[in-house]
Amino acid sequence: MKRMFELSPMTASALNGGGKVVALESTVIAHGLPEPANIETALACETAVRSTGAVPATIAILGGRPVIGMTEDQIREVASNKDVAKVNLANLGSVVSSGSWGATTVAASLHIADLAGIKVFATGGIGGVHRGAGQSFDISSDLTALARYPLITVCAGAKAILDLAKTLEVLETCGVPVIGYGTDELPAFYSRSSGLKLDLRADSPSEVARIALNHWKLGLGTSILVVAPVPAADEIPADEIAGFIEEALAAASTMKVSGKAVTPFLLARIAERSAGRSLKANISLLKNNAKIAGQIAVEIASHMQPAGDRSYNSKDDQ
Ligand code: PSU
Ligand code: MN
Repeated sequence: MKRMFELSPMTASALNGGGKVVALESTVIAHGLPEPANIETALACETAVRSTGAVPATIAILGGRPVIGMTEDQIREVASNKDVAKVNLANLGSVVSSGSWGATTVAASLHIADLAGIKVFATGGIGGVHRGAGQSFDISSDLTALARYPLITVCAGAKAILDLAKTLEVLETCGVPVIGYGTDELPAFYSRSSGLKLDLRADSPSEVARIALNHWKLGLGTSILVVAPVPAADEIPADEIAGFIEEALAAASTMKVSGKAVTPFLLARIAERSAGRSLKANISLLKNNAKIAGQIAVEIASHMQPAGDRSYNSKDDQ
């Protein structure tokens, strides 16, 4: 059967050479950030990954074909084309069938990255349990994907528009370890602190790698979620951002925004009301996460067998 995805030559050679690859998503480019910040940030995240010695592989669906490792021109196209679907696990097959364009969420990016054997992925904030989920049942398929695919996912926590405590509960139910990166609490995306304590903490890429490798060697097949706080200079303290979030949630409810449109609507509204401060924090944390993911990918690759067999434990076990 013909392979269902396309690997860029750089990604393919990095995977064959031991796997120093960081997968990056594209929904944040097409639906999460305004132009031209989206293009600049996507390219800056790739640069941040390269600065660590790892290879960035941004993922999207181009004319029905999942591509891992987009060119700069392809990134520009996804960033500026208004006709790009937001792709999660439920519509990936249909977007491929119709030959259309799609930006991949955390969920779809994890799935496609796993098809290629990539072990590390970076994003801004994962999707999770929406506030009021008791009524709406709106829970992101990002959580399903984290429960299903064995990658290290680096993020700044779940997006602050969500119910963070419930999101943490579901992650635990799914068996996804949540590791504070240099912190003892769950970061809240725009803010460094949420008040929610974490059981697990790591202060270096090698500590993350050790936990991940043991997790997978034990046969546990989920993602490892590494949560890194937004850099201090760009954070918006929780009590300052809370008002903007409440206002955006109220507007979404009045305007009856639902389904996949909820997250992009809220992010855009908060950026507008905070006079761009939330945008600055979002860009800063995306670059920070990409860099940490690169450092972790370099560490993980040092434990893997080059070429062919990319099983995580083969080198250590010989
Ligand atoms: N993080 C950001 N901006 C975003 C997203 C994450 O900083 O736009 C995207 C991610 O692609 C994530 C998606 O997977 O939002 C979640 O959407 P939903 O809640 O509809 O599942
Ligand atoms: Mn949703």
